[in-house]
Amino acid sequence: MDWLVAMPKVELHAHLNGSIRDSTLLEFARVLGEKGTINFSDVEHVILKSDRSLREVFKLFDLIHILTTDHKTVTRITKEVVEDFAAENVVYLELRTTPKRNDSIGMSKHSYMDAVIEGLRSINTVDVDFAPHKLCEGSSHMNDMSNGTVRKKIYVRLLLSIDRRETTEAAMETVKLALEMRDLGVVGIDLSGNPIVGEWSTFFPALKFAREQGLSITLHCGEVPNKKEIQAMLDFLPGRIGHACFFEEEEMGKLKSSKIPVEICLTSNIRTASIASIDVHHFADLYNAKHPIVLCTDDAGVFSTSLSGEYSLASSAFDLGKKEMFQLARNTTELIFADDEVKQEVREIFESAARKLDYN
Ligand code: 6MZ
Repeated sequence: MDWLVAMPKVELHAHLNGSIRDSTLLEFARVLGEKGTINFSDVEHVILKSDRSLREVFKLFDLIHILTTDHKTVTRITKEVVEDFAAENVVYLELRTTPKRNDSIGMSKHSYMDAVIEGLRSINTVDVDFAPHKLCEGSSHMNDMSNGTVRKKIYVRLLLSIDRRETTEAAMETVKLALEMRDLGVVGIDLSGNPIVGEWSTFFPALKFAREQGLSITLHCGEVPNKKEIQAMLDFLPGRIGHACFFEEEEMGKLKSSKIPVEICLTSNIRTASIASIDVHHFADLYNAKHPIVLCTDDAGVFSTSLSGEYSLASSAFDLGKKEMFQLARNTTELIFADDEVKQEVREIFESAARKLDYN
């Protein structure tokens, strides 16, 4: 496990509000409990419960959103989540979040995202490269400091999520916001939310527009059985998909021939019972077929996991050694949505690590 923590890693499927530390959530809940807005002991029980069905997970998100949706809190959780990923040597993070509007506290989707950016700016324990124009500032992963110490560096790019509860207009608003915020490191759009809610046709116009405008797209696909929607999503040819749990043979064949990369979230799939057990997880099939895949946390807070933990689970469940795990992490560089310059820098981080480990 120490070795997997030390290894450079790329995280491409992490939801901001799903990645909050339990201790931070409990702190927020205590404050709202004292104000009488919620009943603290009920909420504490829900936060600390470890096994949840997919339905319960979405109930928990509604609760988390009550606890977190004000600007100051959004800034704080962004800072903490990025710090946590950097602490386990994630060198490139694509963090996704759903821009939220809350008129009662003067929050617009835009001001929500400003609070996220403020969180990235406020990090001082590691160097955070979150906007394209910052590229030239330091090209090496560990920046030398004048006193001889080195500082970690993490690249962070953002994906704006469309929640499946939203209308076409609301989805379009999110896409327009993403376009406006490209200079602040927004590289794409994600479609997520409760998979039994909403219709593909509602989101299609906004996703099509996003892609025409040059944004990358990733879709939560096949989290529940829905053959028609899975087929339509694969036909759309997104840049990546997340999960791919309920794929029948026909869709698996289509996925493999289209070579659409898959974001694999092992713990999330097992905890929500989307996959019966780890030994029947489609990771093995896709890995053996040399299909592009990337291990991800999904919701490190909600599922009490970490990216190193996901690598450790894959290593033991599928009997993969250090060299295979390193290669798996290294290959994910090709799947990131940031521009070629960032991609090249991340490639170099892995090359340098490979030289040290004699894996070239
Ligand atoms: C689908 C998920 C998800 O956006 O408020 N989300 N959507 N499947 C999942 N698998 C379990 N996990 C998280 O982060 C929380 C939101 O991300 C989506 C849901 O829409 C959830 O409300 P943000 O930062």
